[in-house]
Amino acid sequence: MTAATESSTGPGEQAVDMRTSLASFQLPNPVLTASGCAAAGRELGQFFDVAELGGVVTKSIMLKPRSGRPTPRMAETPSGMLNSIGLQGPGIDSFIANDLAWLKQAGARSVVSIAGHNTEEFVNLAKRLYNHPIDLLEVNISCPNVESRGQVFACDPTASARVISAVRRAANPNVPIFAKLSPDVTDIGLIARSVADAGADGISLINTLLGLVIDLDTMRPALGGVTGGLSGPAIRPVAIRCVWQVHQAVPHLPLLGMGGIKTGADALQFILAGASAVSVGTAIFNDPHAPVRILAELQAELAARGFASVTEAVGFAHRAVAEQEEFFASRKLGVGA
Ligand code: RRO
Repeated sequence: MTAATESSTGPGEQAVDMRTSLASFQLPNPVLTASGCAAAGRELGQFFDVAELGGVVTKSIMLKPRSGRPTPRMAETPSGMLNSIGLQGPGIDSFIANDLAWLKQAGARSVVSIAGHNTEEFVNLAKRLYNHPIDLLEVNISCPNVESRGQVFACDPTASARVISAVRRAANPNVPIFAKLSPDVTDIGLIARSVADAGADGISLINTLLGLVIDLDTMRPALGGVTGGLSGPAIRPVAIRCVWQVHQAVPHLPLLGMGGIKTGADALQFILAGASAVSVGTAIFNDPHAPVRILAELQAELAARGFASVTEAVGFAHRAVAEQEEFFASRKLGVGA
């Protein structure tokens, strides 16, 4: 049995149906990698079969090859890390020929993250991918490691909407597009409504938070790029708060939640807050098996609480206590089960 189908239930517990969906993308289970933390999945393939995951989310790709920001590009932080990679990558042509081809032969579901300096670049990327076998397009409008904050489209509702509506028009209509949002805004619900109105089929959240570490030996910023994106367990409560607020703002849109997920219990918090699936990122650097372990743990956490399927748990924390009690009472009586 694969991790996607095996039952990790205890005595007296029901098996849990782990299937979920992100708009028209049907997944066998709700655990994916997070963009930037597993390249295009090939390295993880040394540790486990990447087809066991709900999907592999690839490192944001740009039109041209790009060497990224100056080194050092990573710094440790309490319960997290700061990165300043700066969109290093091979460019879309090499990505399609090598990375996408590898994911396809591996039988993995592929979520391709794209990034551009302007709307036109995003559109060209969507067009280049039009005829290729991808399951979802994640539109990264929130990379913190760019030359100017004006390029963080996700900090402005109008700029976000402009990119998303243009990508929605250019991309293959059979492929859902998700806008990836930044937590570094005053009202994330406002940005979510803006991208929803512009045609996003769903939302990925959150990208990293902008941070800075000073190296006390040099008494200079620790990262070559000065600022960087903060990830890891330190940001998890911020991420869950954002998922909660965006679920309230656009309850009709599916959410892919991420930010500091280290265990199945962490993943369950995101699902209860409103995420239909989750991405595991920074945890992979410490434990490459983290996504498959978290999937098994999540299944056990759901079973222990009496859920028959992961979809029943999506947004469950938003329900009133009486409604939650009624759900489980009817389950015991076999009503609606
Ligand atoms: O490449 C990066 O430096 C980077 C990206 Br594209 C992103 O979206 N988030 C991040 O923390 N780093």
